[in-house]
Amino acid sequence: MGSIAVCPGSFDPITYGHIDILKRAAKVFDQVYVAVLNNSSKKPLFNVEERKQLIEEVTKTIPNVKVDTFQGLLVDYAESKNANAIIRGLRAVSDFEYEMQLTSMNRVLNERIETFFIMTNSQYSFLSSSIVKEVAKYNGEISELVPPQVEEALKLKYSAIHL
Ligand code: COD
Repeated sequence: MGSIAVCPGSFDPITYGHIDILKRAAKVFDQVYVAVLNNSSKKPLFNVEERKQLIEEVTKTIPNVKVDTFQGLLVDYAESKNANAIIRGLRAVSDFEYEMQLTSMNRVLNERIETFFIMTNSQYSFLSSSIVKEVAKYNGEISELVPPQVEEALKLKYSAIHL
């Protein structure tokens, strides 16, 4: 059996920062599942199917990456895929506290699955989905931050909202 990793997140929407982490993870693990959280209590800009579809489009050139959605606990999802690892990206020190909390909780819930951190390319260390949405909302330039398909989807979303 090969090594299986889960890269979980909201991905609302996927950015070049996420893609950087997915590419790095795909070099190390045999199979990478991008697990998109379907959380009914949060109000995302893109629904879970839209987020999944965008990720599929922009990762189709990476053969060992599969995109999926999940509900409930991440460790239960990872267990259902027989994953050995959870992968998270680290941008800056500010990410550390939240990530430590998440990792510690996941370890209490499931001791078998290890969490690994991949540091992003410094070029993307300021990048987040929220920043991208903020800039897109006011018609700012986002072509360096997200792939063209995501840029298009954001434009469509905000033009519909502004109507
Ligand atoms: N560069 C590198 N990495 C990045 C960048 C960037 N510019 N931007 C984001 N990332 C990384 C993040 O660090 C993260 O690793 C990943 O990409 C996804 O990012 P987000 O922001 O979409 O993901 P989050 O933080 O919203 O994901 C939270 C989870 C879905 C993992 C979490 O809420 C969860 O597991 N929920 C299920 C319930 C559960 O099991 N909770 C934990 C136990 S209480």
